[in-house]
Amino acid sequence: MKLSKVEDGKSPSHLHRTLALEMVRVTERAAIAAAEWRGKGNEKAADDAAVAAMKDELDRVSISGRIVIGEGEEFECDNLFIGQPVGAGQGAEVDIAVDPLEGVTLCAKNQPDSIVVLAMAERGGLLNVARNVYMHKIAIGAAYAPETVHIEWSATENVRALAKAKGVPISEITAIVLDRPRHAGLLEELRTAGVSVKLLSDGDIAGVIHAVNTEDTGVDIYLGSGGAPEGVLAAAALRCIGGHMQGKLILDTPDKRHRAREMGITDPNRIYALEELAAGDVLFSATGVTDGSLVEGVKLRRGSVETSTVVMRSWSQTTRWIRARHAR
Ligand code: VTB
Ligand code: MG
Ligand code: MG
Repeated sequence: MKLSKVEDGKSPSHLHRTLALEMVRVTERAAIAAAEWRGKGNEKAADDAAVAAMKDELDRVSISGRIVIGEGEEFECDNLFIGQPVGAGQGAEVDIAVDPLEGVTLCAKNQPDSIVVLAMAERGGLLNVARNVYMHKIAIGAAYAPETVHIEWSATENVRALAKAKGVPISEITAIVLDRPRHAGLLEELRTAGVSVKLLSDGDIAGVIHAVNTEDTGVDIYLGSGGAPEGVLAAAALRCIGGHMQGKLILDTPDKRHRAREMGITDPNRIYALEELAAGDVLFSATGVTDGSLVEGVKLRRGSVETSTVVMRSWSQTTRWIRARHAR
């Protein structure tokens, strides 16, 4: 069998492939740190532990990195704030988006699906969004034409079009949606259409990924709104594994619109295609904190700690699942 893409050293600009393994180290470290706080009911302590470990490990990597999606603004957090330089320097100039503990509540309650997430791109590759901004998102698998669904259509129109493209009745379509009061109308519409809905309590990065991995998950479409940072991180993953996604920022206050303008967003109503959320060569790494549907959680063993990570690279379209045993 021939591989479609093999590193030849001659192809145009892309992130160096060794960075993929470096990012695995970063998300592993943060996951191990957060795992100590599983089930302790202390979201802040869990988040802080993940942030500190992630920053520390990032600073060991030979990159000139810059956080473009982080924990918040410089004045509101000590580490991994938007604009913070990271890395040991003397390396590629890269942009980094992080969610050091996606699903903090899940971690604090020791429930499934809390993960550490990081994406990296060449300078300017990731849409810059503030931590407090939400995004309307829609995602479907690569088996469909991208124009099968549209973020501006109603949920009914989208699931109808999807069912037609798939050649099944609407009752055989499964949508994944964050379980939030703001989605009451959407849920009602999906129920009326007869769609099976998988409700997520948290964690819509994994939710979007599940929507494109239909064969493994049985999920056909992601619908609804969630964090904008999580939207860009999910887009980075989709650039590596395939699938279609559109995003639209919810800039519903003058403050958010102002901050977005500062970050280069001139049209607040723009609909972003996948390649506009995450452009060029991107890497994505996620390590499980609690056991989950994407990766397993951190396992504490006598004398060692085991981590499970999924790491992806868009240039080569490679996905690796890395189980690592660390001494402790
Ligand atoms: C999502 C999800 C997160 O927040 O983006 C969601 O991925 C956004 O909605 O895990 P809410 O602010 O209403 O929760 C989380 O659930 C928590 O950060
Ligand atoms: Mg977070
Ligand atoms: Mg999050």
